[in-house]
Amino acid sequence: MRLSPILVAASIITATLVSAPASAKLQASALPVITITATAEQKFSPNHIVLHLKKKQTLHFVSLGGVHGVESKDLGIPATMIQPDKPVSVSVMPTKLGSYTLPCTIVCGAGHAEMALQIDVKK
Ligand SMILES: [Cu+2]
Repeated sequence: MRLSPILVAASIITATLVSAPASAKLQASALPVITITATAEQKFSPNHIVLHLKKKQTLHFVSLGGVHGVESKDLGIPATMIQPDKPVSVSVMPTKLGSYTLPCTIVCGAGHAEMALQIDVKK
């Protein structure tokens, strides 16, 4: 996946503002943080990301409206609530190649049934 330098910089700045010391340490050697926004229209933006096998990566979730959630047992992402004004970061290190669909886990509105984040794990 190609990220614009501006997006990457914004992601890093956002993550730095909320990061705990442990995640700050992680970032030093990790890939750029990927920020995923849950919109007020019940969509993840972006709704499709790529992670790399056995590479630790931080996903930073933000809600612009409503309460949403993600979880993936396959990817080791714990049940995570995404609330307005409470950005949350999750560290993930995929161990299996594949394509994973993470439906929103919290009933959030009219678009909830279609709200999903797709994560492709590549080499
Ligand atoms: Cu939902």
